[in-house]
Amino acid sequence: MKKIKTGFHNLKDKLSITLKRLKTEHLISQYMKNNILFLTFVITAVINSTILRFFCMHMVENYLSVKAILADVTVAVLIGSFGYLFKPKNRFTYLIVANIFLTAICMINSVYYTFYTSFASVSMLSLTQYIGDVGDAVVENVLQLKDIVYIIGPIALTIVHLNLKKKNYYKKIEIKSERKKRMLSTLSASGILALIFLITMTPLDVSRFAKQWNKEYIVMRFGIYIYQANDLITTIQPKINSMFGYDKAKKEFTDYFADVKDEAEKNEYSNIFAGKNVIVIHAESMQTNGIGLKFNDQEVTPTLNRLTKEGMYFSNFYSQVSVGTSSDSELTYNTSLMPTKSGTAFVSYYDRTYISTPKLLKEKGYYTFSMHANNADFWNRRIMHENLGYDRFYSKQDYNVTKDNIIGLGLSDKEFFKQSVTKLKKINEKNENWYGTLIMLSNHTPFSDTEKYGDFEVNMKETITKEDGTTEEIVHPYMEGTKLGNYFKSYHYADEALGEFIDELDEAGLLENTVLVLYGDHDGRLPKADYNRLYNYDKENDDILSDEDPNYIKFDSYQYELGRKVPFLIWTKDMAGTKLNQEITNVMGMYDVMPTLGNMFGFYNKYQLGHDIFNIKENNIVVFPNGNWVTNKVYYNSQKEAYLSLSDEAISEEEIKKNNEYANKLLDVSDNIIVFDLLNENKEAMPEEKKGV
Ligand code: GP9
Ligand code: MN
Repeated sequence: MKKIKTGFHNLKDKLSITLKRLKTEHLISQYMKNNILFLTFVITAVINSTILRFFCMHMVENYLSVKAILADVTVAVLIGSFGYLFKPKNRFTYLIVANIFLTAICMINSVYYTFYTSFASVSMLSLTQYIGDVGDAVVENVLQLKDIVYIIGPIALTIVHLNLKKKNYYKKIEIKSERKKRMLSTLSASGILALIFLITMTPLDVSRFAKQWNKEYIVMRFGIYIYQANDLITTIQPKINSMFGYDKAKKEFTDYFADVKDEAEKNEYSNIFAGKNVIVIHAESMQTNGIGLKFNDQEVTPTLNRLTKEGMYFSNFYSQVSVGTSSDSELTYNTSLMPTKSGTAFVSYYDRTYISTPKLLKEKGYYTFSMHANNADFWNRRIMHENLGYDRFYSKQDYNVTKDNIIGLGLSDKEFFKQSVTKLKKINEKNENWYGTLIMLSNHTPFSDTEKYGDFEVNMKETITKEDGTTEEIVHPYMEGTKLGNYFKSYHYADEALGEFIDELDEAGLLENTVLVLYGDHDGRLPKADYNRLYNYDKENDDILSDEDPNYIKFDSYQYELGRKVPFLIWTKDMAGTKLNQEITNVMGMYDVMPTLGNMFGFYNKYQLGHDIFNIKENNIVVFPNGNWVTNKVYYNSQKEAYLSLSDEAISEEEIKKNNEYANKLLDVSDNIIVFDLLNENKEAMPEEKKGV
């Protein structure tokens, strides 16, 4: 009896499972039947976006990226949901318009990518020259099947619609009152999908999304539709920012510069380099802490060590970057302005007027150029370098980049420099005076291409003498396997590339009338814990010393922040032993470079925010974009409202208050200059309502 009962129960369970499955299957097939047009819309939108990724980013994990597909589905469901507000017979019109719009996004980006190996931006549409370029590109490109394949989307949707119409489908599928309900449930579904997508986002995704410049990454993770929407918002935001407050901004600007002492005064370095050619090295992620550092008696940076000894070395120099990292340091180096408070100047304010070093040297007859073997659209350099006054930007397309000569993000520094020397020779033959910025790339986070950096060990070797008199070498792992350790390997490689470059320049006779200027663009963004290991290594236990150990060196957040210092140096072949061969220890920021070099080369920018270090000397203050600042005496952290004393001198509250006010004013004025385009002389002539950019 019991057996029969259990058997009956099992049968009942199985039956109910089958019934449930059948019910679900029925529901799904019912849903599909009732939503054929909507589903076709979603599927075609996702397929088009996937095809685009397939053509542009050939790796399977890029074009079949689950995250991107999820993002595309979310967007398509969201847009498609509003279709339910329309009567079934009109729904097709809505969906086909939306579909054509999404298809156009894919097509434009497909064409654009072929030409610029990057994705399109709405902001560029305001540049007439760009429109011309793309117009030509479209015409030349029109025969490429890969750019028109996307029309399968609208075609498929139309075919499905005509078929459904023929079958009288629209009359059958729903009654009026259901429309709103269906729209809301589809909208909720897109909300749930969006939530799942948000949960899967990593901090790197968030940061890259906010910065917007690494377009390939955004398209790979967020799909083309979200990329384009984000791009639209970043384009509009600066316009909104600059719509209100022009008069106040202009007044603050005028008052600020009325108070600032005209610094075009002479000192012993005035015009010392007038008429010399210039090579500026933008040294990716080079930090001061590598200079002089050794592992097992091997120098991390032999080239920099030599240059700092022979040249003029500014050993307390700080980069002043915000989220725009490399591009921010280029901005501040070239214009003596600070990065913007929101967005980045290079991406959001590329159309403002800037007074820059290349522009001022051009007025002196220099040919100006920049070289960077990466995609020209990275950080919007294609546009911004022209705006900053470079006559020519040599980018990836001007270099021979093969899969064998790549390190990290792109062409290896050694190969970049080698190929650049050939270009420099030609430039030198054609031009009396020239000024060029060379942007390095290999020493870039995450420093993981270790097998390509060459042999440089960051372990700790120790030779011990045993009781019997024989010796043995013990190897402690020390920094091997840490991110900081890998950074030093990468730094060593970049330094070696720099050394080879200088030798090649010398061989080509290009150093005779040339000043070499080098700045580290920002720190390597390395973990604090790794620095603790570097400075407090306990080799006996392969661990970190306890803070009670007499050899323990304190490395807290202050040391970390101050340790983000980068090298700045000026070097010529014949400088060693002259009055220029010296170390400058006064604190100096990236914004002080333009005024300092200006004095040496004989140009002057009235609207510079920094100072000639040889005028301001020990009274200098370096302001950071987050409101922190540092002087020779004190480092102030504005978030913590706390400071670290750097000298024996007492620090008064008054002094802190005064410097805080100065820092805030400077940041406001700098931001206003960029946002309200205050250096644009034509602005004054504009009617009041048009002054907002
Ligand atoms: C990109 C390179 C790196 O071309 O300059 O930029 P970053 O990530 O350092 O800002
Ligand atoms: Mn950088």
